[in-house]
Parts: sequence; structure tokens; C-alpha cells
Amino acid sequence: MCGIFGYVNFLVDKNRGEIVDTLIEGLQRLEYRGYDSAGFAVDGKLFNDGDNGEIMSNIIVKCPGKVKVLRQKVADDKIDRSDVFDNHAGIAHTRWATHGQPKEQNCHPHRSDAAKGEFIVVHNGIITNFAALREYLLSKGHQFESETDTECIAKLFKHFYDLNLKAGVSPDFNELTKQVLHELEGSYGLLVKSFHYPGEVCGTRKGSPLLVGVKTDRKLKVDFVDVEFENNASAAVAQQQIGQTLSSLNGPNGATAQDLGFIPVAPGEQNLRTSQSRAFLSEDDLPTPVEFFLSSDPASVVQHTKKVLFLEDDDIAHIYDGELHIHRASTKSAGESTVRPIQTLEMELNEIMKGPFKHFMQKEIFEQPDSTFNTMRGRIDFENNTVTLGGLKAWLPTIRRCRRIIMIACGTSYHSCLATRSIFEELTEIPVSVELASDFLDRRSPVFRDDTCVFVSQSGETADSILALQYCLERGALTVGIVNSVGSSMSRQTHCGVHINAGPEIGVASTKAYTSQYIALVMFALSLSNDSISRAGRHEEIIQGLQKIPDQIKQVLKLEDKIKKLCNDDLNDQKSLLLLGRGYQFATALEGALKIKEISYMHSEGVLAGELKHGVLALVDDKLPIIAFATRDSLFPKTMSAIEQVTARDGRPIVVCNEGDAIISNDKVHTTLEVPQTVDCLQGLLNVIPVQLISYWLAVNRGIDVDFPRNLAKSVTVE
Ligand code: G6Q
Ligand code: GLU
Repeated sequence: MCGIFGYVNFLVDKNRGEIVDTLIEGLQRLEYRGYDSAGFAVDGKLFNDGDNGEIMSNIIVKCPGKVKVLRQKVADDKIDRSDVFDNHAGIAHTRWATHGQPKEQNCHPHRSDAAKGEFIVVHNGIITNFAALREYLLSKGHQFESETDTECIAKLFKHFYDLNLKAGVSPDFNELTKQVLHELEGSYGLLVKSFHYPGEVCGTRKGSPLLVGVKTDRKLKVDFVDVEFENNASAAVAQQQIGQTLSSLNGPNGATAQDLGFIPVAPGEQNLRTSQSRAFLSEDDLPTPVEFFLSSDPASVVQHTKKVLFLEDDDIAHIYDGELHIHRASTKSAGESTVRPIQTLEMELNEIMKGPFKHFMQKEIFEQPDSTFNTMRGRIDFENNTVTLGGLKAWLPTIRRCRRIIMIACGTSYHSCLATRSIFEELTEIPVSVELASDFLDRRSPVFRDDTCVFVSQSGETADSILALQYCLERGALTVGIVNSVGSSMSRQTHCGVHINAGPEIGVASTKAYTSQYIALVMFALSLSNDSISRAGRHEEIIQGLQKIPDQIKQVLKLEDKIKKLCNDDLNDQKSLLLLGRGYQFATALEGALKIKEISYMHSEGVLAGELKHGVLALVDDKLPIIAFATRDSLFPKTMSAIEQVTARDGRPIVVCNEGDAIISNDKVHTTLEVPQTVDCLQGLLNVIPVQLISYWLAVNRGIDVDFPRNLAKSVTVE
């Protein structure tokens, strides 16, 4: 997981220094995803290798720590910036370790061999069968330099390349990549370069995002790239050859029948590059200058180009001679798309920068008046009290007939499901269950064809949620995605869905995505029930309530100074904190507790106020800080009784209540944080803001790197 960045220039002169700068800058734009190490590989100098003739050496620079440490290392190592390349492929990586500590030897890129570095790879994800592959490769004489799962990929490239040569075949880069992928189990976003294929790169993905940005002055002929499927005739030749080739290879240094699934590349697939990509065909048949940016995230590409192509699982993007070719690692199945569109990204670079704020998290908290508005923009008609969700419209009749709705998510996204479950049930009268993706999978929970499974995810790449999605798809359920990242795996794999349009969320702690998910889910519930006359009044009340939310959030944000002081004076030295809520506010309590622990590292717990007397009350004394949510809804009297239970034990809670609510007596409570009143089912949108701010200021006071809390990553692409 974390970040991959690649840069290929063709007929655009760049010196090594410029190439390194582009790679490092690309990595910097990926930093927000959270990572522990960084590194890159570029070409070095030509040298005479005897066997291979003139070949290119590699320069690999990598180190644990931040990208700025890598930049310093480039300066310290005095990397020669001057050589100019008119065609070059560079690859770079930010790592979040899964196999082996974050130390230099484990940082990416990894190479196939220490002697010449014939193949160099960067990888996001996990190779689950790496132990068997490693053992096999060790038995074939390969020597490993790291503890990573990734290194076996680099070794496999060389191993298969050599086997092909022994079989008398000089494989095309993409054919070789297919052979390697055939052996890999697990998830990957992968870039590979090699001096055997100068100026070329192969990029591929399975369960990890990867896209290609294209920058050229020329207008592309068509805005898609054809997928080049396996040539059946040559595949048949390859099959025919296997027997002969393997038997002829048996011997001490040759391949044996135990050489994994190795099948030499068929002669037709050798370096005979006749096909041309339609998108890159030039009018005059002359090659045109072009640059390609490969990345796990559009955020690192937008500054260069807005033209991007999102790869699908099993796609192999092969870039050479200024063209992008898409091949498939698997055979074509019926109905599979034969093209990949080149899309234009709407995202502006300033959308992903901090602006006047000290941290992305603070910026994102303060963006909520806009982000919540954007979620509703063009979808709610406040005059006629109607909601139209384009991505769901055609599916609503089917969803209305479903037996039950299962909401599935992780972390904050799970809390937005909890927060809206009750309004879903009230409006739709369909039973709704809310599931943590990991637990749902652990239980192998029964799912049926007449279930609707709603997946909520900011990134759209969370491995647990994606696996749960695949599980539900396999069982024939209808799947709906509520996703922020356009083009993410989840938004592409679900049948239908809603993009929450909150804009890129960079801080690891999710804030604006929560409020936008919340609103998207409420809009979903409203659309499902918009044919019900008996609920028209409730609809109107909610829609009118939604219209006011952005302004009301602005009001709540004015509490920042009071909250800052509260954190400074009273909460900073505390070790633990309880948050109490019930009904709609239970989700707010859980979400507040998650924010506080992940950002400020203070232990905090969200407790259902009704459960207080069943155990948690034992913790209450005059010292334990407590935040209680006591805004006006039907459960208000019950929440008040929980507050009484606390004050009777000398507890002095901080109470989030509605503006000017006199019932909350000031001498018994520590302080009040007053928020405007809205419709009961929307109140959580306002109540969560003070706790987002509390977590932020607690973390800042403690000197914590708010946007990169320890041990956490923005996009959790491992199970
Ligand atoms: C919270 C975190 C985290 C996040 C989950 C799910 O502050 O960001 O809890 O919500 O990791 O992520 P997705 O919403 O991207 O699936
Ligand atoms: N599994 C690989 C490693 O531990 C890649 C981790 C990542 O996604 O950054 O090195």
C-alpha cells in the first residue's frame, strides 16, 4: 500500500536531475497517504557488459523516513544531474511496511540481482505466496537482499527472462510481465523497469490502485486505449511448445518441469511490435514527444496533466516508444470491456493543498460548510423538496423490493452508517443491519440475491471493505457504493452508487468525508422513500433541515477558540476520556472517541448513555473527563438522566447541547458547547464538529503530527 510514482519521457529531453526532481515531487504529493520509507530508481551510465553489449547501469536511492530525507540523500550522495535522456523510465515508491522493518535494505525499489540490477520493481500491496516463491528462487540460486515479499517479484522477472532466453526466445516486456503475474498471489500495484527494455516501463495492478497520466501537446486521436487481449493463435503455439521446450531444457542449469508455471513466450509474442495504439497514432506517422506519469493516486498527477487512464485489475500498462498499450494478465471473459477511457480529471491542485491552515485535518474540518454543500449540489431541489441521485435512480425500484439492507464499512465510514441507520429504517421500512467489514467476513455472514449491500468508504480502496464487496458480489447481491474517490476500486466494482463529492481528504483522520457520507446516506434514504405520500411531511422537514446544514456548520466552527482553551486548560494532561450519547448520538460518541484516540493518542471511549449504569459508571469520579451529547430529540430526557448519574458521582461533564438550552444547569456541568438545533436525524452532523476540533487541538497541544498519526495510513489497502 501507500504510494507508487513513475515517470517516462519520450522525445522530451530531460536531464537526470529533472527526472529525479519529478519523481521526488510525485512522492511528495503521495505523502498524505502515510508511509514509512521512500525511494526511486533512475538510469545511470552506459557500460560494456561483454555478454549483453552496451547496457545501462541503475541508480537506486532509498531510505526510511520522509521524502525530504530522500531528497537530502540525493544531495549527500552527489547524484550526477547532468546526463540528458530523450527517452527514460524512472520509478519511485513510498512504503508502508508489511514484510520487514522500515530499514534501508527493505525500502523499495528492489532489484533482481545485486550484480547488474537487471530488473527493478516498486510494489504496493502484499504477495501472499511470497514464502513459497522465495524458497523456490533460493533453490534456483537467487540471493535475497531484503526481508520483503516484494523482492521475489524482481527475482521472478530475471528468472523467467533467463528461462526464455534459454528456450531461445527474447520475450516482449509485457509477455514477461504476464508470466510473472501468473505466479503471484495477493495484491499489487507494480512498476517494473529493466535495462533489457530501455526507456520502457510495465505497470500493473490487482487490488491496489494505479493510473496513467498522459501529457502531450498533440490532441489524442481518440480518448480511449484499446485493450490488447491474448492472441489466441500464439497462445496455442505456446501451449504446443511447452512439452518440447521443457523436455529440451531439462538439465542441471536448465528449467525443469518444476519451474513453476513457466511457459516460454510464444515466438509471435517476441519483440515484434506491430500494433499501434489508436490514441497515439500520429497524423503524419512521425513519433511525437510525450510524457507519462504512473501513480497510485491522481493527486500526484494533476499538476502535470489532467488526462488520465485508470487501470483495471489484471491490466498491464506497457509504455514504450511514446505509446501506452494495455494488455491483460488474464484471458478475455464474455462482456469484458475492450477499451480503457482516457478521462479528464476535474480536481485542481489547490484542492489538495493546505491553504491558510496549519494542517490538512484543520483545513478539512473548516471545509465542511462547502463539502456538505457539494454533496447536495445538483441533487436536492429545495423548492420542490425532491432528491435525485443520478447514480442510483435506475436501481431504486429494485432496492425498494429488497429483503434487507446491509451497510458495510470500516472505522469512520462505519460510524456514518450507524448514524443514519435509524432514519433509513424509519423512511424505508426495510430492515437495516450495519456491519464492520472485517467482522462480516470473519463470520462468513449469509448474503442473498435479494439483499442490497451498501459499501461506504472514503478512499474506495479499503481492503476489508473491498473483500466484503467481492464476497457479496459472488453471492449475487445488489451492491451500492458510497465513495469519495472517483475511479477507486469500490466505485468501479459496485453496481451503482453515489460519489459523496467531498473533495480529496488528505488528513489521515477522516472529518469532511464523515459529514458528506452522512448526508449522502440520508439522501439515499430519502430517494428510496420519495414515493410515499404519508412521509411527505417528514421528507420536507429533513430536506429543509439539510439546506441549513452548511450555514449551521459555520456557526459551530466558531466554537474553535473556546475548544482550544478547553483543551489547553483542562483536557491536555488527561489520560482518558468518555463520550456519552444515545439514539442518533451514539454514533457521534463513537466517532468522537475514534478521532480523539487516533489523533491525540489519548484513550477515549464512546459509550451508549443507556449502558452507563451497566458497568461504565464505575469509572466516573470528579477527575475523569466526560463529554455528553444532550441535544434536543425524543431521547433528550433519557440523556439527561445519564448526565444526572454522572453529576451525582461528582463527575462534571462537558455537554454538547442546543443553543441557550437552560435545562443544562451550569454549576453541575464543566462547560457547555452550544450548537444550533436541527432535525433529529441530522443533529449528528453538527454535534460531531466540536469533537473533531477537540481531537485536533489535543493533538496539536501534544506536538503530534496531526496529518500523519503514528501506525496509521490514509488508505488501508491491506486486510
Ligand atoms: C478515521 C480513519 C479510518 C477510516 C477507515 C475506513 O479517521 O480515516 O477510520 O474511516 O480506515 O476508510 P475508508 O473510508 O477509506 O474505507
Ligand atoms: N509488502 C511490501 C513491503 O512490505 C509493500 C508494502 C507497501 O505497500 O508499501 O515492502
